[in-house]
Amino acid sequence: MTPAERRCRSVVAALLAALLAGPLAAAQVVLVNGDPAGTGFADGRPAVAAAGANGATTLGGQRLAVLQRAAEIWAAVLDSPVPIRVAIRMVALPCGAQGTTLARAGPVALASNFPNAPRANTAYHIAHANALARVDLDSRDDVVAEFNLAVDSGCSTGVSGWWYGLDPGQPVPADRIALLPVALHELAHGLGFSAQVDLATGQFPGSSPTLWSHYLFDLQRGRHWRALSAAERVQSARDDPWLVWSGRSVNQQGEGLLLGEPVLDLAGIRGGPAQVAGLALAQFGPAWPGLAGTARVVAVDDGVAGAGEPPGTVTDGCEFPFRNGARLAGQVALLDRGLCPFVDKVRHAQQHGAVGVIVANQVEGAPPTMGGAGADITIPAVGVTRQQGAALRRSLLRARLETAFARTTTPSATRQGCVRMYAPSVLQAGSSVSHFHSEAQPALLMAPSISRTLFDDLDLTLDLFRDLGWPLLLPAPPVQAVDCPLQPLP
Ligand SMILES: [Ca+2]
Repeated sequence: MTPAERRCRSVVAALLAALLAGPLAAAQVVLVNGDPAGTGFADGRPAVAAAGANGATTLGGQRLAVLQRAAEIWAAVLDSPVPIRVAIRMVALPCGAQGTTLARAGPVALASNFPNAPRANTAYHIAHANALARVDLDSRDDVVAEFNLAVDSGCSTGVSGWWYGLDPGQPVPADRIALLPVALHELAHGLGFSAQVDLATGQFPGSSPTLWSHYLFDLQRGRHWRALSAAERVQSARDDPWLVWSGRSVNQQGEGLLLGEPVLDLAGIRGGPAQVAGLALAQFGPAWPGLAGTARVVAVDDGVAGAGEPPGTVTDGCEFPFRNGARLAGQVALLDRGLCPFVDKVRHAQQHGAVGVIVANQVEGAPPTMGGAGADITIPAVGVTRQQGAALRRSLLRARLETAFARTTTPSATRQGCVRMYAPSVLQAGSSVSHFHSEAQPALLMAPSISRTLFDDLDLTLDLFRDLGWPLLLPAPPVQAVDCPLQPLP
């Protein structure tokens, strides 16, 4: 053995000793595949080619490998001496024009008044209760999770199937939905991230109020859910924007993470608009705001109109190089939607040295939703309405227009300093109350719908688990002053 090898071995031995001696035990998350041979997680057909870093040879094997990765990510942060058993299967769930349910999950049971229970007469998700009791309180599985099999038959417009890739560095194809973040999301629901309240009646499932009701707070009513009557809970579930989380970890981390509504701050126009709001952020490129400082806005002229079907314009940025590309270095490019993918337009501007892109809709309606994947895109891009685009162009004719991609100071996903929960005025069964708010920016793992920017990060989910008192292997961040004045109920 060479000295280098000996050093390696002694390092490994030391690490093992440290792990064995430590009081903390990484949880074991055991998948229980409930699919019969030939379907879902047991589908023996050949694997999908080119799913990054997923080396399984069958389709079922690839699906299972993604769930296994999600289980490992959770196992690495949870501290439980009791193996967590997760029953998984793939079934046909709603899909199509009426809305698509990608997956659903929950705890198999709740438990209260178990050994070491921090709160009396309070119902905990069974995996959480097992971790606190340090024994298996229920011999059944702990979590059940179902994933939509129909997604792989192209049931949803523009989606050809799940993405079974495991490599965070490989872009998810635009027509695929990554299974890994969906699996992480569903496991969270089953482990502790759900209200467990019947939102039609406001009733708890058993005689004990759930742990969630100690943390969910209605600012308008000034009380936690545990202190509301069942009838009040039914109303409160629709109380947007007043439903918030009262746990300290979520609110402390949320202050550093959540961003305000994106706006373009404008300067240089006498009597013109000072701000353009209601922007749509591109789903590729850097995290918002991405552009520091100000830059001049330059309207793109790509020199080619009339090509393609429908015919393009000299303002669509589809042809490269641009006729006025030399003017774009260090500036923000203004161009129009249409004819070619958003990623191509932004890439062309980036190649000319632009530091940001504004894409104006060419038809009436909301700003364009700029989907697509481009790992090479390093500049931010925002979509504006047709009217906003026209106003910017008029301003450019009159004056030298400067802009900064900025954000307002108060994130829309907070209220009175507290992180908001999802409580739309029309109840969304299965979504309301048990998710962070959909307006959170950046998009969160536990938002009601999955976002393309998510892959393998647990973001605020982990802080919510810390608030709930889930034993975690990660040290808590240093305590700081928080804006949210609330405390959970003891
Ligand atoms: Ca063109």
